[in-house]
Amino acid sequence: MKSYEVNFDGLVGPTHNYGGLSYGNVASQSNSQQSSNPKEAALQGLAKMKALMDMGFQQGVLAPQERPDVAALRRLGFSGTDAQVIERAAKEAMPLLVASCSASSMWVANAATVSPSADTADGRVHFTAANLNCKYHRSIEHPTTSRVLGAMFANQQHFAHHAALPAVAQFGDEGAANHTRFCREYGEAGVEFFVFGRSAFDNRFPAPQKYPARQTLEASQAVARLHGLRDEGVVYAQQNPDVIDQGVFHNDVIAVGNGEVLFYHEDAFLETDKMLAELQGKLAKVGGNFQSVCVPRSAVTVDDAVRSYLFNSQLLSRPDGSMLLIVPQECQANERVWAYLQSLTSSGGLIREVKVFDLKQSMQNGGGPACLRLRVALNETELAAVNPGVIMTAPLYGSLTAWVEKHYRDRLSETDLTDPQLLLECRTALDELTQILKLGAVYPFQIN
Ligand code: SUG
Repeated sequence: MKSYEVNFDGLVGPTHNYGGLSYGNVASQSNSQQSSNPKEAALQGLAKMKALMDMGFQQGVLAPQERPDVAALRRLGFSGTDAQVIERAAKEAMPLLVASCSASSMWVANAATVSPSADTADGRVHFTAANLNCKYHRSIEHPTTSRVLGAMFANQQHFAHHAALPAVAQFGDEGAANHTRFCREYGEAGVEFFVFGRSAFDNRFPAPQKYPARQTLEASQAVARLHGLRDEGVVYAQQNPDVIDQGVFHNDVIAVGNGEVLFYHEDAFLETDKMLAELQGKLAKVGGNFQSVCVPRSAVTVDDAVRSYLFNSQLLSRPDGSMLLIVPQECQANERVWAYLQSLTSSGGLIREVKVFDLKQSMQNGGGPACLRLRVALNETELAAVNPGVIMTAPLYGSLTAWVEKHYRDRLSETDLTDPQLLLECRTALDELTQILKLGAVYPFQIN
């Protein structure tokens, strides 16, 4: 049976703004308070989805969330009408209003961890929504994420959904941003690679000194258990704490894998040789031939990687078995990174082509091409069981573009977030979106 890697991209929400909310994420911190352009952000994301679809890849779309999250503000003690809640939060606790307005659900690599059916004990595709509890503005995403994923992958015969892990730092879980899967074919059993930043219960693992390590070993292990993965099909590795302290807040900022290939920076991991040997050995047991491409620090520094998002690229398999790398334009702007990419594609290796995309609006908050997509490996039968409303087609691209043009502002600054009209605009837009994507009622304003 045919199988595919389907990329579900997060649609940027109407409140996309630069709130400076993510300590440890260099771009988020350095662009704090700049005004944003939500319309441009959404159109840039849609252009990437359309381009991948046109290249013949399976592409889907994941809906944004209701923001400002008035219900979250109510849980923090703000009361009255929705407009009064916003007004009071603006007056008394602006940082909380900013957090409740974040469009951060666009980075759907953090929405969930997904295990394909070929890896799981019950033969279903498993999803665990990420609790994202390192940052308040992200910790409020998972209830709606679960509802949206449930509406997209609604068939219980093929899809199993798990609630987010307990909402404490010891089970900090950032979803697929710290998870990669290696396999020969997407429909065959593979090796799931979980990368953690620290251990919550075992102090033998070093932790970063400056910035938080968002993913714990214990969270990764819990996800592997929930999904029914075999020990032989799992490898755990620790991210190098020094690179977290240099702004590598997720592993997908310093490594990306696809098929049998891991593309990574020399400084990405601890105990790299042991990890590579384990990946090689376990993949061989399921018939795969593990390959790695290490980018040396002499060619690209960690700082170059963080600024250019070289590794936050999408590594895609083409029908002839070669691979294509989708990179943000910041890679082209960095001389060393661009020179490295030229040498990589001309070296005769598996990665033959690089395609550049303008994702500046998202990049300025630390979200590159890979952050914007959630990969779901599906066989033909499972793909047919996905809600067809969320699969990208030329007409859907047309409808979503028109929808963005109609509802989105082209400028948003911090003071605009205090405008209660923004909530109404967002709800009107999302109500229409759930009809376009055939999701049913998934947002708090639709179900309460
Ligand atoms: O969690 N930025 C996101 C970026 C997530 C990128 N995702 C992956 N690497 N997979 C984060 O730090 C910034 C929001 C702000 O500052 O307004 C933010 O949440």
